[in-house]
Amino acid sequence: MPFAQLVIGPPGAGKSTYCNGMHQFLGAIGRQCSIVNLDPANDNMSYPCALDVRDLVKLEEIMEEDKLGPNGGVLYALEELEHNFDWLENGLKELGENYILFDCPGQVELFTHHSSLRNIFFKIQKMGIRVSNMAGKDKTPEQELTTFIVQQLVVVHLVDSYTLTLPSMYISALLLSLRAMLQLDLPHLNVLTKIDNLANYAPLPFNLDYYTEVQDLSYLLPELENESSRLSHEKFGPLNKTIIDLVEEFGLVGFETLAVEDKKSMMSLLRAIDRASGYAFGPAEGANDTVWQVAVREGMGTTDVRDVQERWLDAKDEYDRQEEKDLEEEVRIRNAASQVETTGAAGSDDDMEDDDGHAYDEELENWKQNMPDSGVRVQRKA
Ligand SMILES: Nc1nc2c(ncn2[C@@H]2O[C@H](COP(=O)(O)OP(=O)(O)O)[C@@H](O)[C@H]2O)c(=O)[nH]1
Ligand SMILES: [Mg+2]
Repeated sequence: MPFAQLVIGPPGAGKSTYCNGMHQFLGAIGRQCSIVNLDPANDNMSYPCALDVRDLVKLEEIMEEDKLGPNGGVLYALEELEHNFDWLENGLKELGENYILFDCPGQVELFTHHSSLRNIFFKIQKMGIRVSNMAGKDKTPEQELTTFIVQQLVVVHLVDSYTLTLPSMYISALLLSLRAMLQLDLPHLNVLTKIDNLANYAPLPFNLDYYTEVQDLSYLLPELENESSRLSHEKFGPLNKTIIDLVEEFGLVGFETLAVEDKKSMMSLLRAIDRASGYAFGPAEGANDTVWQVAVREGMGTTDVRDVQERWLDAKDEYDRQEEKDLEEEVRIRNAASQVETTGAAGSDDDMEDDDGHAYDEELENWKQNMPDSGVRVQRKA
């Protein structure tokens, strides 16, 4: 397990859905991946779980036995896990060198001030792996030199993009993200999830890049005051200003975006995560590449937030229609290819198709041309 993502975020932010989606995406690009569930309340998993903390502790049993509520129960369960780290360590060793996704619990206390989750992450990081420099050679153990590689962990902190719809929620998301970054002290990416849902809410007063790049927060002050009569009270003015100054002084928080069902969005996020973890493409990704493997490796997946704005807010319906058309076209090409294959008439255009009769080069070319790269810079509305 040389590389892993620690997926955190408040309940409902989309952690388990993301783990499922990322597991499928990594599988599609040929990266061996396993999911480890660290959420003792997660009793309905939609993904194949390689190691489940519920085999060690179950939230409902703790609540029953120790007369705790759901929040206290999760904290207690994580303390149990910390004190029984051997169980996790042995389980992780079984997973060999797979890329790991940790689906973490959502109680914010765990990544704002409670120490167990942080201690568990540090222990995982220290586990590392030993790599022999003499594999396969006839040497005694004394002669054998080993290099210790520290585990490369990246915290992926998911926040529902619904928080953008109210200035006070956005500020609290900034504070939460900042606190998690300081508390966990690991390479860290904050991600606004469900970006495909944003168009369903009232229009935002600023463009998406304002929120993802955490631009001049003083613009938010009047918006905050307009939000509710309580926030416009004279006492709140200086408090709001102080909080905003605090976030700006650290200058640490920024956001990636994610629509979990959109491959381009997943690819763009994976590239950001790979940059943060220093992931080097291994031999598992090489021969028989699919279009998505090529695209991830060649860096074609980097998406600008202004393109995300155009795709999911400004021209969502047009893009949805176009994608539907592209999909129909892809299905048509696949069907035509498989028909050619079954009638044995294949071979007229070998270099355009792989063994499955799939027109990868053509698909790659189409895809490159359809990459959202309009060059239009959307102006801030307010
Ligand atoms: N529209 C949309 N819904 C999502 C996305 N990601 C997650 N969801 C939904 O958000 C809800 C909560 O997701 P879940 O993964 O259970 O959140 P968790 O509590 O953080 O593990 C589910 O109903 C998901 O279907 C997304 O990218 N787009
Ligand atoms: Mg979950």
